[in-house]
Amino acid sequence: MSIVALRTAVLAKNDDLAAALRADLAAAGTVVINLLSSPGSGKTALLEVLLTRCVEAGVPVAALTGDLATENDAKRLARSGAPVRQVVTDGLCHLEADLVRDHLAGWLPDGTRLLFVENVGNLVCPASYDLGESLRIVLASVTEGEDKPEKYPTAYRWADLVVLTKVDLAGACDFDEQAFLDSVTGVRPGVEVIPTSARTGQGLDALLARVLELTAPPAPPAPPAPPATPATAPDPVSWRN
Ligand SMILES: Nc1nc2c(ncn2[C@@H]2O[C@H](COP(=O)(O)OP(=O)(O)OP(=O)(O)O)[C@@H](O)[C@H]2O)c(=O)[nH]1
Ligand SMILES: [Mg+2]
Repeated sequence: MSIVALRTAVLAKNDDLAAALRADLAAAGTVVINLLSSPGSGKTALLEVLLTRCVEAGVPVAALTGDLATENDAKRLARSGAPVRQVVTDGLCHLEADLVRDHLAGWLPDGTRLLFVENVGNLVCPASYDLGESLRIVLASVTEGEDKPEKYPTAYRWADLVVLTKVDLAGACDFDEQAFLDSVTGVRPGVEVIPTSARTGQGLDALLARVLELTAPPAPPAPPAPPATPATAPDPVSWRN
């Protein structure tokens, strides 16, 4: 089998597993949000705030976080009070659907509404792997420069939402936000971009509100309309009396 055929088969198998996982989780009322970015863009810092706010608001939330090594991110995220589990990939540069499924088995608390998955920091490999998510968020920090969407189009092409992070540092980096927005639009026209800072709190309320909106369970079907009652003509005798 050629390398291309092997890669296609691996991705197809992952897609099948991801679709099954998404269906199982949906049946249990859980929605997965996959966070992708280059190393150090601020995924964990952002998630620390989002998990804390969800816990405070009573939204049942949990998180899986992937890294090649260490449990550092899980320790940071666990301070929110949400259930958190580290996935140590032992050198694998991305998460795959079977890794997510295996780490959820017997661990994910019943009734979890939102499951955040922090992917391994990498803008290349994670982009090709569906993890059973319903929402894919791509993060970019102002310190990375404006042109990353064009340079890593696969990651941005499938983004449901783009989060610009560390905007408190924009001035120090001479970051040109319009150039970044143009770069995003060139790859993923129409996708929403939310500027944030985990340091100052800017944009975090807006981001959480949008995430909750985009992952809201579908409204129950409207009850059937009652049968139309035939219009009754007034009794010619009674109304006269
Ligand atoms: N000034 C500033 N620093 C930030 C912000 N968000 C994160 N940082 C810092 O950026 C560094 C990396 O942040 P992390 O949250 O660890 O980034 P990450 O994307 O989770 O990194 P990996 O998991 O290793 O890929 C840390 O030193 C954070 O304190 C922010 O909004 N503003
Ligand atoms: Mg992290």
